Amino acid sequence: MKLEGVELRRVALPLVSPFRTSFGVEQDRDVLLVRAVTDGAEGWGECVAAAEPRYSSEYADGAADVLRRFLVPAVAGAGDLDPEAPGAAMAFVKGHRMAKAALELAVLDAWLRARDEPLAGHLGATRDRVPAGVSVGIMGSVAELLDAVAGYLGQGYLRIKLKIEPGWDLEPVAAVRERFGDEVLLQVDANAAYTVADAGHLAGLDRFGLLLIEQPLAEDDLAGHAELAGRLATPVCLDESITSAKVAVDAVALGACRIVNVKAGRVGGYLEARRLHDACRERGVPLWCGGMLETGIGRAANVALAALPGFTLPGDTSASDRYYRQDLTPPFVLRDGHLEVPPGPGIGVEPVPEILEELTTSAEWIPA
Ligand code: NPG
Repeated sequence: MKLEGVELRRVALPLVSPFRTSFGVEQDRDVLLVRAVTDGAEGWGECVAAAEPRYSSEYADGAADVLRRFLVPAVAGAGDLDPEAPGAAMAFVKGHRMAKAALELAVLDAWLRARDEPLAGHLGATRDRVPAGVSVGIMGSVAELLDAVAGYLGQGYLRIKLKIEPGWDLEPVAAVRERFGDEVLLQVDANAAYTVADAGHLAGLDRFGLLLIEQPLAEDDLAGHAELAGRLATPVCLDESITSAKVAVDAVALGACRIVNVKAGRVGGYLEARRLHDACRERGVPLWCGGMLETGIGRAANVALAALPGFTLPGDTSASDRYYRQDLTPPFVLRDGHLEVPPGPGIGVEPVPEILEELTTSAEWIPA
């Protein structure tokens, strides 16, 4: 299979409500989509880099630039493509994992469609639906938060994740526990907002029986996470710090985390995410699938990944209507607290042409 060209397409989707984290507020998602056209079939990928480099160093315009100038030409020059070929061809470029992941997925989707094979099966999925959790942003008041959580629990979400930051941590968690009880699967995510000096304060979360605390400290602070983990009963989970399967294995060995959030974009692609899965599963490390406010394109691939057997905790794989009034693809719907893994070939979904046109802000064709 040969690459004939790649389309980089930007789409803008308003979020149903602003999503606030310790690193900023998202009102709209400015998404970079990658469409790979090959002599066999076409495939789609979604780049999870946000418009601004607040969560990580990558951002959408930077991803488009590195794709245009380096990654697409490298994959186009690789000749006959199989699933591993794009990763090998792009390896000379340092970093830019989210951009690489998007192009790798688009090519993989095309390759799988040409073979009539679903992504989930290719990755080694063992389930046809995945349990859905929901990530709840920082709110203006505890009352507002309780209303939001009540709404999500009412819809059937099986796990709640609360975003926290200094000044919004013990009180909202206590309020959610008090109102909804100890049975609710509950976890928190700090997005690197604390330092080791906050260990005593964060130990105050131990009394709430949380599943985990996610990324309390800076991305590059594995030693700090190991120290903190020794001072908390709540298991530490890492997100931003985990940039590859090797880093995940090292982080666990160092005692920096006991649980790993898997995001294919953050580790450079779904194939590296599968390697991470295999290594962690072998070591008995629980995994769950993170989310980056994906449209149906990225969500489809995430749901396929989350159906692998090592994903033993519910992920940030919510239904389309948690994010968007109008998704790019037919919407993912919550059924009995689960999302169905698309059964079709490749990622199993495609953008609805009229919706895609309506939401597109720019498109650029890069011939191979
Ligand atoms: O459900 O897709 C989702 C959002 C889950 O909280 C979530 N994502 O820090 O993991 C995160 C956060 C995020 C969102 C990060 C957007 C980066 C961009």
